[in-house]
Amino acid sequence: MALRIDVVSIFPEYLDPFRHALLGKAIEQQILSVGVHDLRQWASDNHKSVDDSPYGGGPGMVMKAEVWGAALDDVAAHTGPAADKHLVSATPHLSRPRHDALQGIEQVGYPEHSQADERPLLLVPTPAGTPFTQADAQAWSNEQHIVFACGRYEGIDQRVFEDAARRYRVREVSIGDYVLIGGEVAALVIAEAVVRLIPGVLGNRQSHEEDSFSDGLLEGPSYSKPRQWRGLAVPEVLLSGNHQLVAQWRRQASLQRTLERRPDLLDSADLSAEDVAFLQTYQQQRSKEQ
Ligand code: 6GU
Repeated sequence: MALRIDVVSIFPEYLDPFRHALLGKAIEQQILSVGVHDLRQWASDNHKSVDDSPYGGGPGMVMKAEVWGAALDDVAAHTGPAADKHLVSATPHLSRPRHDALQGIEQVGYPEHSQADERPLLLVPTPAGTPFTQADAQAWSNEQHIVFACGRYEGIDQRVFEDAARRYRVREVSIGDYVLIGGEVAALVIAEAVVRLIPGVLGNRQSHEEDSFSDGLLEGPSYSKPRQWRGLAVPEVLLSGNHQLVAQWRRQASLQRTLERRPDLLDSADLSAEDVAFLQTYQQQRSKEQ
């Protein structure tokens, strides 16, 4: 069961990275299919205008309801200018079958989303949205049809999303507390986070089970050969061959990094009594040193 992603934007060429690397490979393996649509195809006036001045005044322009409404109708139904559009991979790879890729991978969706609701998911990237998280990426990797509505300027007429809720499940999402010029790059960010979690896209399933955020903690540092490089040594324990000690060191490095960089994550992380004890000792040491 492949994922279909449609993206509507006034800068379709901005979405070209979809054709490269992992996303391109997923397209080639037919795990993913992508349609990128130029919003102006749905503009009806002679100037192909897609925006107008805001009611109530103020700076900037608002993207027009009529244009977006027509575009989202067609994209949901695969009709009109949205019919039969497919990006092809920029770099054809040999599609090697992976016997291990699909084994033992659990499908996790949102429990509140019943199987009967077949409306596609409409994602609207906006700094005013709810924060996009790894849990969203995990849930959305089980979707069949995701549509991104990429706005520019000061946003899209809000009635577009009220109306779209009749044919889509609508989510306005933000990728962080900063402002981008438009939603295109955010759509790429979200798509990449989602697609890499589809079984068969990443080679090694452990490699995403151990990701930062998968267990609510940041991932610690990693090292490879040579043992010594520019006077810097690899931590001795990693060369010991003692798997239990290595696992303990990695856990502690992960706890330590999370405490230093993202202490907010520790409130909701799943910590053992041993983890809590380690963090206490580490914090005491740190406060003595200061
Ligand atoms: Cl999702 N879109 C835009 N336009 N700006 C953003 C964003 C999204 N997330 C943070 N800033």
